[in-house]
Amino acid sequence: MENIQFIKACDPEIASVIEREYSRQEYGLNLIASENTVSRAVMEAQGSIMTNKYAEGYPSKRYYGGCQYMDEAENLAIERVKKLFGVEYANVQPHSGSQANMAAYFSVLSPGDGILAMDLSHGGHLTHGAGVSFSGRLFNFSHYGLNPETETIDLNQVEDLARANKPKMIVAGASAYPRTLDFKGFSEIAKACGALFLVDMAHIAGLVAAGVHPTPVGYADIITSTTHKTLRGPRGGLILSSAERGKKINSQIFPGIQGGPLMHVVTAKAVAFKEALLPAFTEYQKQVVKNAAVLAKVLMERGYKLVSNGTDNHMVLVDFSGLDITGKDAEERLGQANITVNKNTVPNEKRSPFVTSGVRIGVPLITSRGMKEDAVGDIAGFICDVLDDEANVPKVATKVKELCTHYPLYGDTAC
Ligand code: DSN
Repeated sequence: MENIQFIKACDPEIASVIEREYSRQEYGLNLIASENTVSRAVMEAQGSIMTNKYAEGYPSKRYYGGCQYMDEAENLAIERVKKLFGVEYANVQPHSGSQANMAAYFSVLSPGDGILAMDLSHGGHLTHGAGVSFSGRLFNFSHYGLNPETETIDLNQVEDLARANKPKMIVAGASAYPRTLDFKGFSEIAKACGALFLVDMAHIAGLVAAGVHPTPVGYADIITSTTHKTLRGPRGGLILSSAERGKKINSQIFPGIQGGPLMHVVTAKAVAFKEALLPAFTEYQKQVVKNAAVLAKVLMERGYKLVSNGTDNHMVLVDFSGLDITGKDAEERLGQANITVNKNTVPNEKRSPFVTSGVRIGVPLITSRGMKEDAVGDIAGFICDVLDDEANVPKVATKVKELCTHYPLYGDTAC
C-alpha cells in the first residue's frame, strides 16, 4: 500500500477512500483499454511540491517570477518527448487529450470549418465531432465508419467523403479500434484533397513510441495524445508537430484555452518520457501486443465474436449483437467477478450508448503488472466463464483475487 500517513492523520475519510480504491486495483483485474498504472517515480513527481507553483507561459517566457525550476522540468519533458517520437516540436501542457485536440483544431481552423473524422459509434472519440462535445458544436464534422464486412476502416470511403465534403482537416485516431491505422494512406487522401491531417494517437502512443505500431510522424501535420494510456505516464495530454506550427499551437494552449500549467503533472510527464526511452518500455509494449493477441484468440475459440475478428494492438472489442447479453450486463457481471471492463458500442449498434452490444477489453494495465501470455490465457477463460453463465461469478471472483496476489500492482522497483 502506498504511503498516505499524512492523509490518514488529516483526513481519515479520504484516506479510507484511497485505501479501498487501492484494494480494488490490487485485487482486481483492470481491463479498461485506456487505463494503466504509473511507476512510483511518476507518482512521486505528481505528488511533489511542483504543484505549488504558477507558471503561466512557457520556459523562459513566464508571467510569474520563481519559475527557474519549472523551466528546467518543462524543458526536460519537451526534449524527452521530442526524442521519443522524433519530432521538432512538443507542447506538454495540455491538461487532457480533449484540450490537446481543442488547441490543435483552434491553431489551424476557424469555427464552422469542416473536419472529417471517425464516427464515435464506430470507435471514434467525443472530441472527433460528437454533438455533445465542443468539437461537434464548433466545427462542421462529417464521419467515416467501418466497412460492414471487414469491420476495419475503409480508406475508399474516407476518400469518397473527403472528395464530397472537402474538409479542411482529416482526423485519424480512435478510442475503440483494434486494428493498425494506415497513416500513410490517410495522409495521401488529405494531401490530394488539400486538407490538413491530424492524428490523435492517444490510445496507441506507447505502441508508437516503442515502434510496435507505425508512427504518424512524417505523415501528420499535427499529432495529439494523452499521456496516461499505453504511454504509461500521468493523466494529461500533449501535442507534437513541426517547429513551424509550434508558435500557433503554444498560443492556443496558453492563453487560448488554459491558464497555469499543472507543473506537477508536467514534471511527472518528464519522468514518464524518460522511462519510455528505456529498452524495458519497448519490451513492455511488445508484450502488450502479444497479450492482446492471446486474449483475442481465446475469446474467439470460446465462440465470442470480436469486431474485425481480432486485434493488432492493445485491445479487443467483443460484439454481443444478436445475443441476449448486452454490454451493460457484461460490464456488471464481470465487475462482480473483480474484472473491470467498459461497455462499448459496436458497428451498427442497435442499443443505446447506456446499454450497448459490446465490451472493450484492454491489456495495458495487466501487462504493467507483469502478466504474460499464460496469465492472459487464464483471464480470457475467466471472462468467457462469466459471460457464458452468471452462476460462475463467485468461483471466478475467487480465482481473480488469487491470480492478482501473484502480480502486485507495485513491486520493489522505482520505475
Ligand atoms: N475515455 C477515453 C477512453 O476510454 O478511451 C478516451 O478519452
